[in-house]
Amino acid sequence: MNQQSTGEQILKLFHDHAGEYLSGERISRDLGISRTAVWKRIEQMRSLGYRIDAVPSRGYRLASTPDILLPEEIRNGLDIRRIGREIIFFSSTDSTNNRAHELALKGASEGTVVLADAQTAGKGRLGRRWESPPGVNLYASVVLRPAIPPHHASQLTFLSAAAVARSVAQCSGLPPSVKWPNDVLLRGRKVAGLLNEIDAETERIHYLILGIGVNLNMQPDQFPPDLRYPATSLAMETGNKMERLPFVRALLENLDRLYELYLQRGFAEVLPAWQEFFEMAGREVEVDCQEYRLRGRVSGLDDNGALLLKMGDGTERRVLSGDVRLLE
Ligand code: BT5
Repeated sequence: MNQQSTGEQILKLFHDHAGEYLSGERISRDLGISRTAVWKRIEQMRSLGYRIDAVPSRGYRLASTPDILLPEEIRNGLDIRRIGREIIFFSSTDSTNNRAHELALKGASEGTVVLADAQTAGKGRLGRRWESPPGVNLYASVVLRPAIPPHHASQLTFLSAAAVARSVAQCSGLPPSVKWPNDVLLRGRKVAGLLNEIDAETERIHYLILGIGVNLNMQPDQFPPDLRYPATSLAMETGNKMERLPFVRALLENLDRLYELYLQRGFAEVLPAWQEFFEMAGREVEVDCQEYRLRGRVSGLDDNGALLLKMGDGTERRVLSGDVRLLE
């Protein structure tokens, strides 16, 4: 932790003096550490992929930054009020949602973001697995503490799906769609999944974790063979590598904007941001609700985001959760 913060401090110095050489003496003075310690940190940063030029009479200069998700890189100039005030990065962890739970229980403030380069036990919904190889994707969990009752928690799923869809559109230039309630698709294939978890009592939420997985640079051979639904990545769809840093910055800013809107004006203002990407209205679908299946035509959403289905007999059913499959 300490090491990372010294590394972060050096990075901040480089950012504050972009393109300039900084002498080892200057860095050691500013950070209050020895010249040897500076040299060791510079070597560590190089091993992470930073290119740092060293000229004996002038010092060190940051020449290029690798595509890794270090908090200092993400926070540099980030335009947010809450989401991303605190960012914690793991090169590998079982699940960022698990880390976020632990931090929330210890009192982590609202807007704390946990990121990982890789997950060894990434979680999908209902005990499913989320494939999370290193170096290619985004795995993030955000701690929120909204003063809402537990039955409103699903509203935040729509909020995070809208934020992900906006970020995908901005960064790929392609038009994403959302699948009710929590997937983001590109050309009909799943590019992102959301897993929101809450800690609550009957009347109120203690905290909520928004878990977000986005396939940025994953390649076809990295997907599990038994996918429930066709999947893709931004790189597979655009044909170009997607830098992770600009994507995560766009995502945090979009989440932050929508969350401010939610807190100030309520869910009714946020739902339209999600509906912009919703292409299932009027389509014939099958919904797998675990114990039973429903087949009907999507007639819309209610104020809380429940799916409204027009059944064959003309009645309307309200579905709170389930897996939707398009039939036409
Ligand atoms: C989801 O579940 O879509 C929720 C995924 C949430 C992942 C994030 S990553 C950060 C945070 N930390 C976590 O531990 N989780 C969250 P579900 O709708 O149940 O979809 C899971 C199914 O998608 C699996 O059973 C596979 O069939 C398929 N799948 C697995 N990995 C995938 C991937 N990387 N991309 C697309 N589909 C995948």
